Amino acid sequence: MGMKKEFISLLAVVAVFVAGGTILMTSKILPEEHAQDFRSLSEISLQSEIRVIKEPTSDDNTYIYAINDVARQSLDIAQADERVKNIINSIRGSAVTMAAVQPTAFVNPDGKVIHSSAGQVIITSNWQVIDGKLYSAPVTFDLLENKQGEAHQIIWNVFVDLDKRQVTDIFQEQERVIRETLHSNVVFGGMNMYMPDTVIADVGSKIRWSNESNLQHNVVGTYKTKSGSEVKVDSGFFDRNESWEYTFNEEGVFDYHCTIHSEEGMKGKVIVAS
Ligand SMILES: [Cu+2]
Repeated sequence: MGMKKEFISLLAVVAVFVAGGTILMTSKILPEEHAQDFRSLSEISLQSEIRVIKEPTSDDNTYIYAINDVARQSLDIAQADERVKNIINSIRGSAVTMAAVQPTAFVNPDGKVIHSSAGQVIITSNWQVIDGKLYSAPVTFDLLENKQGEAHQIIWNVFVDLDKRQVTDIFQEQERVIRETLHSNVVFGGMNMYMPDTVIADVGSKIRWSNESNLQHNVVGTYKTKSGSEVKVDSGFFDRNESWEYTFNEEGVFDYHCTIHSEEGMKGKVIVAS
């Protein structure tokens, strides 16, 4: 758990910058400009402590987190909104990620937390289809060989006014789809998704992550083995047409994500079985 927190903190810092850019493009105002008493970075410290609100379970594949306690308020406001409730109802059964990525909160030297009123929650629905059927229960790589895989993703950006405690705008992005012919021991990365997202591999398998998109991605996570070790794995970033390999020599589970696209649910799992 300690290790996981470390990864999430890194992701939080990245998410702050990604989301900050989004707000900047949308409103042309940096969230920091709303904050009172904002002077310079030398006088304040950035507060980005991830709050995990819900972990995925076998019954409900929903992951909810906030980058800090202020951003967490955005989640409560968003989840009370009728339009957001309709979105959540419409994506039930898919892998849902709700990430409260704004506002950034700062702590000034006297300990006072300052932030803007502009909150943002990113809701992402991810689902995969293999040979025309919804892929929800993981199977072995052997069963996926030469089958047609599709990974789908829809993202909603929900903007929240923390002072008025209401949703101000919801922007739905165009659905993203990647299609690939699947191969044994290959995970495709593209359009902020991994495919297959969850898969069973034999002990001793060397698995290759292949980047098919124009963006950089990485594979970061913890390989928990049957013998009780927790191996921290970090591929580093790799570009389009590059790949990265890792050999799994023991039964266990490898949960991983891409640190820059985690708020869009770019995550995966390899179950290593004999
Ligand atoms: Cu990525």
